[in-house]
Amino acid sequence: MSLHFLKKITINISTMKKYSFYLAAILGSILLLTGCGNQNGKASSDGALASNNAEKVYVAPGEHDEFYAFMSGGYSGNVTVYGLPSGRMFKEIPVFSQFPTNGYGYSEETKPMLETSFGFIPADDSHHPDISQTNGELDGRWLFINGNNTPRIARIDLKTFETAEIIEVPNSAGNHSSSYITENSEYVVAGTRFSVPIPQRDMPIKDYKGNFKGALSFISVEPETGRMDIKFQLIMPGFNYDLSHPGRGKSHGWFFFTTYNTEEANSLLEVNASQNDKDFIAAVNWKKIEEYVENGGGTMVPANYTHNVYSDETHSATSTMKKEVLTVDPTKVPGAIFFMPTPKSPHGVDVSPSGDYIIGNGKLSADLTAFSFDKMIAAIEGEKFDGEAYGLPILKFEDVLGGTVKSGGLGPLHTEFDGEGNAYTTFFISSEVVKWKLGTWEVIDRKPTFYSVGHCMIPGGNSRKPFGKYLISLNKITKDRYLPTGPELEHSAQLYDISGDKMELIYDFPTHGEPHYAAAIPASILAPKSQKIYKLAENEHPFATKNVSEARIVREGNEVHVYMAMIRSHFTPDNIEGIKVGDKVYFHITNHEQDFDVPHGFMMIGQKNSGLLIMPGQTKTSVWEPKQEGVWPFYCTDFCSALHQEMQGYIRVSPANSKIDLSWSLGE
Ligand code: K7E
Ligand code: CUA
Repeated sequence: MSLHFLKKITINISTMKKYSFYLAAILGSILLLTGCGNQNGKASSDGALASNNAEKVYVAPGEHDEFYAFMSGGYSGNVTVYGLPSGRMFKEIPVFSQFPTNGYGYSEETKPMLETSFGFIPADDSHHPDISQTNGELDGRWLFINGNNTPRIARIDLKTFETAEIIEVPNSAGNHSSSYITENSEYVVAGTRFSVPIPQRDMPIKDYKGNFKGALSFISVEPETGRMDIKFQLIMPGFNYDLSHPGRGKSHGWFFFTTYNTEEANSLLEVNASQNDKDFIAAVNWKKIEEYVENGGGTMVPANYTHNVYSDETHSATSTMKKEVLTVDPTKVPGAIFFMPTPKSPHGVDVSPSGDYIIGNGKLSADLTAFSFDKMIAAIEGEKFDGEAYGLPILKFEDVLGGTVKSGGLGPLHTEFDGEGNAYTTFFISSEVVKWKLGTWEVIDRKPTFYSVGHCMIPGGNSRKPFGKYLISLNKITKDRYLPTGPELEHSAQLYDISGDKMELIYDFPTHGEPHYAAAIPASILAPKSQKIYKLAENEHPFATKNVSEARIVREGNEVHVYMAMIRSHFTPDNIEGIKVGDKVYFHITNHEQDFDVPHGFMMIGQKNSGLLIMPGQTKTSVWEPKQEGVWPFYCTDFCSALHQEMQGYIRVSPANSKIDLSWSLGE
């Protein structure tokens, strides 16, 4: 099948690159020269910010922020939680990466969370958090985020702010067009960035074209529990699937994916994947495919992927290897998938709050393309196609075009919406956010970002009901924004007040890892539901010590299980004898506190995994393998009371052949 209508790109890529560099450099120096005092058109004597702007971000001591912002951690593999407008960081939520701060991925209970078909994976790259929705509005129950490298989707419980579930995505590679959620949280969608052989097999890379495929996975979310399951995988042509967004309102039932590399190049993509004047946005009618699979359509194929679930009752995760997945050949479901030609190497695809417009941002374009959902439906119903790609109909660009934003910027990436009929698009190359109007396509305002913005985010900006008060830009380059910290700098977020006609830059703050996308929600929705403790009485951990009288030590060969309790300010037991060199000692530690914010920590000398941080009512387990005889201390790592330094104990380790019996004590 040929993509006959596609024309050669006219811009010479390397020239464009150079131009971009110069432009960025020139813009950068202009901005440095003019300083940020002119952000509001005010005299530079106002300094960096007008004083009323300072007040806008000032959250007085003891006061709370208006929004929670969840930032993807990029190569940290985690999620960080910030307050807006203050920019204060509240928490790092470990998701795909081991986290020694609290023992996630090190404790016996949480190790299964990081199991995959590739084995135990200690890190990943997370890009796109999305908050669960009901009727197209944020409901604040769960946060989903993608593991980009070893394809996975995680669900974070927003009552506990802990990762509750991770499902691996088979047949996928570079899980980038993920994790976006439909308007009733029916599906969280995970699209592959790299096309690969499906099923994976040994074959020459040069035979990519026509043979590699791209899997778009629709993962169902159980409405009550949030439990994820791969409902079906669409096996698409071998393009790169970059980003995606759900239809909403009138376009609910559809999902939109950007593609690039419709050339199906497999080398030097910066040139070879930029040949076509247009790539595609794939419009997927998932309701139609859902119907097809519910009527028995699709092919169940063998696969290996893990499904890891954490239980708040047992305080433990289990990892299950799933063995098959339902695949759908899109050509078997006529009327479900259409390609909309989109200029030039599109990155983001974003859907307006009403669901009327689908915005395609071509990285090598200055203009933004807004597709009209109504026109798309009309073109489909009129069967007005412009050829096909691998049997999937291509719509005529002119038929589906809703409007073009002559942005004047360079390198558009992502668009968010304020709920007032305005859209905000980030431009990586020209380092700016451009505000424009849906429907009239006129540019209303533009403000520089410092520097090289990726995504921007408006609380609820990916829903039917955005809270259009603030926008943050998530910038790639930090340079001179803060004090230098050697060659490695944190990335930078900038906060804009968008409540008026013109955007006002009011604050910036460093962010951990590389935030790509972020998601924010009013604190009034989440804060009241935030869990304070785990109830000890409901602790079903098989190794819990729910009553201090149950504290004990059990030897099974060279495995020793220590059932330990902790409360301010001692461990029960605190002296243990009869451990031998070569033993494997499991400390199962239960925190008996039932007060908010009284964790205890645990570290043991020579422990090779990490410490533990144990929440009230929770049990966690750490393994220690003593290698040397002696008397070795352990202690609480969290300054929990005035007598925290007294919260300690000793373990006597005897030679492997010693006859000393196991014994333990407290207060003797
Ligand atoms: Cu544009 Cu991974 Cu969403 Cu980063 S992606 S910027
Ligand atoms: Cu418990 Cu310090």
